[in-house]
Amino acid sequence: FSPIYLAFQSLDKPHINIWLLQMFETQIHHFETRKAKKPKNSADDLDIFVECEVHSYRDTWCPLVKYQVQATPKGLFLMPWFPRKIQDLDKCHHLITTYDPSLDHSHPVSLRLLGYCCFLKGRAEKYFTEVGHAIWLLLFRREVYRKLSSLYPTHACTEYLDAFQQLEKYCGYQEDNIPQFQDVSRFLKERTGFQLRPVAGLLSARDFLASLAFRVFQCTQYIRHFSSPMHSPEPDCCHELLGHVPMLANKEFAQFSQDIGLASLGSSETEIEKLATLYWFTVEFGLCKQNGSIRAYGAGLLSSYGELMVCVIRSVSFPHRNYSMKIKKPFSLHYDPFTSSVEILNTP
Ligand code: HBI
Ligand code: NLE
Ligand code: FE
Repeated sequence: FSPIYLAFQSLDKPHINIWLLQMFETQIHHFETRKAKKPKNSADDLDIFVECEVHSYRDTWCPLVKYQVQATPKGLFLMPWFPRKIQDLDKCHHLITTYDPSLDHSHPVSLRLLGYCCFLKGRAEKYFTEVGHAIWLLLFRREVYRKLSSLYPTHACTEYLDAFQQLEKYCGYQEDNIPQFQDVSRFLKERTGFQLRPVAGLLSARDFLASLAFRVFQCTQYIRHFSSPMHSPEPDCCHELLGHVPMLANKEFAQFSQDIGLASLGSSETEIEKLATLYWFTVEFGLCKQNGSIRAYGAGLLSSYGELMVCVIRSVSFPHRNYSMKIKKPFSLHYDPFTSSVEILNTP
């Protein structure tokens, strides 16, 4: 068993409680208290540092997740680290390698080198050449945008259609144009407070969902391979722009997305998996019934001509917002929209 390093945390009453030891059959190797550098509440706030060996855990133990100690009136509680403010999302960058597109020989790799890094603000080089632009335009315009937008009137839900119309009007969603992420992000911010953020590939479900808690949507920057415009197994910018963005411009849907995100913060691996499944069958592949016909609201359907054409033969109902509320955690959260941060409300 490898030692788990617990994070520093300021605590009012520095005692290790039996609860912690019961939850983990722990062997403590090192226990140290230090006077906190910046006392928060009182002059004698302490930082606690514990190094211990973990032998068992009630929930699935995930070695990639950092855990932290949280003080509650019942004692110390160990929970997965999660971002408290929007700036903390810089630390939510675990790319998953279970699906590596370069190893999937059944499918051509997306065009990463023709990436469209228009809003990385100096964090990546801009290698968008004229050739790159031409390929993008051809692909986006002819193969993706034109085909999909012909299906939307009959296959997309009304919320999508409303937003799509607005995007055409204000955001450069046109056949001969590549919408700019920065413009789209500004548009969303005005409508629902959502903003876009660039990401290099598939994130872990925990990190991806965490960003939704702050109304941040992580967007890939590359485009699908031109030999397979009708379907991509991984998210690409066509999927983000045509699948997710229009739905995120809807207030109710934006709230639903944020609710899933907030529910994921500090949740166990098992709960994260359930939330990711909920997300998958609603936000990604959801269908609903409107005026007697089945319409798509899932981004994975709305960005794939191949899927959208055939998906209406299946039917599911609109998402359960209440599910997120049922997750049991020993604390609750309050989201402050003015500062984009979450506050932990302790247990009774
Ligand atoms: N990462 N970049 C990125 N984009 C996604 O759409 C995405 C992800 N990670 C996980 C994920 N989607 C979902 O399938 C759920 O696991 C949340
Ligand atoms: N299959 C979708 C598409 O082709 O756009 C992408 C799904 C990403 C989860
Ligand atoms: Fe997606």
